[in-house]
Amino acid sequence: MSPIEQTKIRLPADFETYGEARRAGFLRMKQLKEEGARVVGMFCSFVPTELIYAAGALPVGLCAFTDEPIPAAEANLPRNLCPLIKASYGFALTDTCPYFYFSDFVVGETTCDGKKKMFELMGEIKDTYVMQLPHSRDPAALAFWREQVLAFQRKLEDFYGITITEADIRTAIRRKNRERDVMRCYLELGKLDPAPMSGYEMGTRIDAGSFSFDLEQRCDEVEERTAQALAQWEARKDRGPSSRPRLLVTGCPNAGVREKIIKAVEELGADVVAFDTCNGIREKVELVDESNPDVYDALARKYLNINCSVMSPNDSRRTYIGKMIDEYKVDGVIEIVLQSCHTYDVEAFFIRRFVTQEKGLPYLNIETDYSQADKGQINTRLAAFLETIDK
Ligand code: BJ8
Repeated sequence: MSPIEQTKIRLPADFETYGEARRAGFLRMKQLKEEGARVVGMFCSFVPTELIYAAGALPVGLCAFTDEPIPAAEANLPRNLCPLIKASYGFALTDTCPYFYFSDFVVGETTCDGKKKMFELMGEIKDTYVMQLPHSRDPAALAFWREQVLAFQRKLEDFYGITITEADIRTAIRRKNRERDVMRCYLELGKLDPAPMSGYEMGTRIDAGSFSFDLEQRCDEVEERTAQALAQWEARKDRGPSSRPRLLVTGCPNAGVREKIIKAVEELGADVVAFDTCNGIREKVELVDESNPDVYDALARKYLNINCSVMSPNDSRRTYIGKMIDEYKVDGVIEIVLQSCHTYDVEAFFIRRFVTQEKGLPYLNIETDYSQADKGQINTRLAAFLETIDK
């Protein structure tokens, strides 16, 4: 790609940055708590949120994406730990995250070693319930995980003094499946050429939506934006495909580094069109099977299939990336690895080999944290990467 064409990302008038949406959500959450809402704080994609909804509670994600609370966290945690873990714990320790404060209790799962050990420290600050996530997908692991799903239901019932019925769970499954469908349709806009919106907007809107707390309203808003973007695209599609390189972003959660990587590469002239990430399509591709007569088996199967690198082996991630590369007509892949994230860092060996050798595309691996110290260096690497793309 040459010469590099620098642009400013155009954003719709109603666009809220992640920070703005997070702050606006504080007031909504305070009001909901005053009205008696039940709130369960959670880490991360493997938690069967359907059970939280079935308990009449609101799930709120507690994975943190800013470096402000990290120095405080480093008083108790090692410095060479993933920034997401340190920031999440730092918020709890300094009592500076209203979502943690308003959570009745916290639920996490044994994903990576850093997170699961951090939960032991977090448990000294607030009731932290940990689901034991197996790291394989064989029948024994599935049976064990099904038991963990049931145990989490009992935790919710005991904590709130309620009974969760199968009908409650089935209703929650339908609501969450609708949300997955709506988000998937929105993310699949990236298959269109030219890209109907920036990857920066696409990812931000998904993450920011988690602070609206009304599941149906969130779905309606995303559906509306999808329809609007589609109509705008239809009106200008005769201009033909774009000459801008189309990129797939994979790896660790990227909300904490979105400005310095995703926004930066789009301002350098590329379009991020596909996300194999937790705020992308990873959790949305597979629905909970509504026809399964065993509701716990249905939940256990769905969540065990999430292709996070904490699973071993995790070949399905490569299969899915390959499919996305074809369907989204991707020209290059950027993998984001948060500092000290061993599972993504090691799995990057397979992703790089798959992308470069089997798909014949350029691949860039960026290891980073939430600081701004490497912003200039990342920008230089992104610009050099775009030069290697033949488009
Ligand atoms: S389902 S990707 S959100 S674990 S915390 S593994 S970055 S060292 S966040 Fe993740 Fe759940 Fe998987 Fe998604 Fe690495 Fe950091 Fe661990 Fe992390």
